[in-house]
Amino acid sequence: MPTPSAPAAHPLIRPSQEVAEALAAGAPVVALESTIISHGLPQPRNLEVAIELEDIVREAGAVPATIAVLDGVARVGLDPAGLKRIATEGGLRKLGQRDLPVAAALGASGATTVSATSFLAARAGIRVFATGGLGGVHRGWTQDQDESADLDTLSRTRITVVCAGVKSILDVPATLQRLETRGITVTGFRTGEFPGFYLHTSGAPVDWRIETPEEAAAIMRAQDRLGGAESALIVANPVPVDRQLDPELHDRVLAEALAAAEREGVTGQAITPFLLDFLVRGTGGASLEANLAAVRGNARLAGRIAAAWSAAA
Ligand code: PSU
Ligand code: MN
Repeated sequence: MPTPSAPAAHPLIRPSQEVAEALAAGAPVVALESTIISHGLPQPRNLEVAIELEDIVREAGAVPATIAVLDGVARVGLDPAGLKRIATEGGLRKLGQRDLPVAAALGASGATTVSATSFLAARAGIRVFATGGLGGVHRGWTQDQDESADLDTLSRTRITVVCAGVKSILDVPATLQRLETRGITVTGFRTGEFPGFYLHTSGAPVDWRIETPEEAAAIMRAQDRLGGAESALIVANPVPVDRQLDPELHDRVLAEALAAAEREGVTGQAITPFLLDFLVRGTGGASLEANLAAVRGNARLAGRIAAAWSAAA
């Protein structure tokens, strides 16, 4: 159920006034992450997108809460100046959940990934979160053991994440396997196939298909009634076929991107931004358009799920 009263003032997690009031009233709120803005999209388009995503959430009937850490304080709901900092500040860090205590203690600023955003949203009392594509198991895992912290956080955080599946730069079947093992509930929104981020489908089946935001809200209610481990619900929402990246172009440029990352020795936190950026340039901007179409659709659906969740309370 939505939080009945505003969370007590917290020295390290600060909701904006609008977000605090919405949460106190049980009104719909949607969390948005900031790493996609700072590290996932090129300037200057990224600032336009940050603003546009907030507008889409509002049109869908919910209050947007873009989350980032500014000068050591986790801000839940940014003002225009905060959004601008995330989009334009040079050298901004990419913060996963494990980085939050350090950023807080040292007064650092950074954009939050799915793991840090989920953690902070749940702490603030927000239940629904929209992003592009989740992190997951990277190709070459057997050598590097690079698995995004997104999966670990989602296995122990009660949040609903609307996404276009997991990023196609990853080992998608291995990531789906990890989602199953970690007990993270996965549904396809009006699809029986797991989406492929830039692509409408990854080709992998998804066990549960849902048709409406109300069904998502009913699953969330059942999660709470069943109790037990506080795991997430993933609502996988594919980019429309007519907005997806051409699959042949995708496969060709992704192969080039992976080879370039290998050649240049890119690893760790840098690999995801490197590959996304390579794809934007290697597809002449077409991957950016597909990514944006996916994120817009996710923001809209998240707003509708948050509204259904509040209405059912
Ligand atoms: N979705 C996008 N673009 C992005 C991301 C998601 O459309 O850039 C970001 C999210 O913040 C996600 C991160 O948590 O990529 C994954 O990074 P890593 O693989 O280093 O865990
Ligand atoms: Mn990683």
